[in-house]
Amino acid sequence: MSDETQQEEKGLTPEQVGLFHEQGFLKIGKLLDDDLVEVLGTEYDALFAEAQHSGRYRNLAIDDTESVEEKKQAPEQMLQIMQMCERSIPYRKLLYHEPILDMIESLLGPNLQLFHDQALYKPAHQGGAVFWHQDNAYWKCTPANLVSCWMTLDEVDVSNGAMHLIPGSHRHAVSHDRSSSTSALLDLGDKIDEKDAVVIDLPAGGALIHHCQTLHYTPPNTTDRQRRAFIIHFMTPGTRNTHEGNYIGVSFTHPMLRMRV
Ligand SMILES: O=C(O)CCC(=O)C(=O)O
Repeated sequence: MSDETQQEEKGLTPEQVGLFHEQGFLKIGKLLDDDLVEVLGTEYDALFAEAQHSGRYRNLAIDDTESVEEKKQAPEQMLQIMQMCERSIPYRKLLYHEPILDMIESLLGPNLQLFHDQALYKPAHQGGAVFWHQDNAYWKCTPANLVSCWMTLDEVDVSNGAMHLIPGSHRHAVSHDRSSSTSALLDLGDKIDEKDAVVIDLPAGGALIHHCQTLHYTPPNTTDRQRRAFIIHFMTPGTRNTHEGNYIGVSFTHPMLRMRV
C-alpha cells in the first residue's frame, strides 16, 4: 500500500466531514479498544473516589455553592471533574491519541489546541440530567468553531443518559437562561422541540463528535447501570475567550496537541 493511500485512510472520510457540517455532529461508534477502556475506567473510578473524598468535583444537579456533604447527599448526581488531564497520566495521554486527533484534524485542520477536557459521570439510579444547551453559550469563544469528542466508558442508550442532539442547530447561536433548579447549568427547556432530536446509542469505548453550537441534552440515569463519559474540547490556536477578551494562550492547561506549522 502506498503512503498516499495510507494517508487517505486516516481521519474522517469526505462523506463523514459533509455529514458533520450538515448535522453539527457525527456518530463515530466504537473508537477505543477494550484494553484502553479498562485502563481509563479504572482511573476514572479512582479519580471520582478521590474527588468525592476531597471535594474537588462539582455536582451539576445542585447549586454551585453547596458544601461537599450537600453535593454527596443530593438526590440527583450529575458529577463533573474538569481537566482530568491535570490529575491523570492516562487521561493526559488520551489527549494525544492519534485516531482522535486524525478525526479532529479532518474538521479543524492540522493545528489543534486543547480548550479543556472533562469527565461527566451519571451514577446508577440517581444520575442527573444535563439540560438542553449549546456549549458555546457557556464558553463564549470566538471563532465559534470548537469541536468536542464525547467518549463513553460504558454502554450508553436512552435509558442511562445517551446524548440527544438537534441536527442543524449548530448554524445559529441561541440565547440561554440559567436553570431554575441548579445555578450550575443553563437550560433551554421548552424552547426545544424534542421530536427533532436524534438519540445516539454507543458501546463502551464509543465516540461522538459535535460542534460547539449544536443543541444537546442528556437525560437522567435511573437504571442500575452507571454512565461514565469523558469529553475533549478542541480549538484552533488563536481562539479568543470573549468573557475575558483574551486569546487563549498555549499552556499546561491549554497545550498544543498537534502542530504542523
Ligand atoms: O455527558 C453529558 O451528560 C453531557 C455532555 C455535554 O454536555 C457535552 O458533551 O458538551
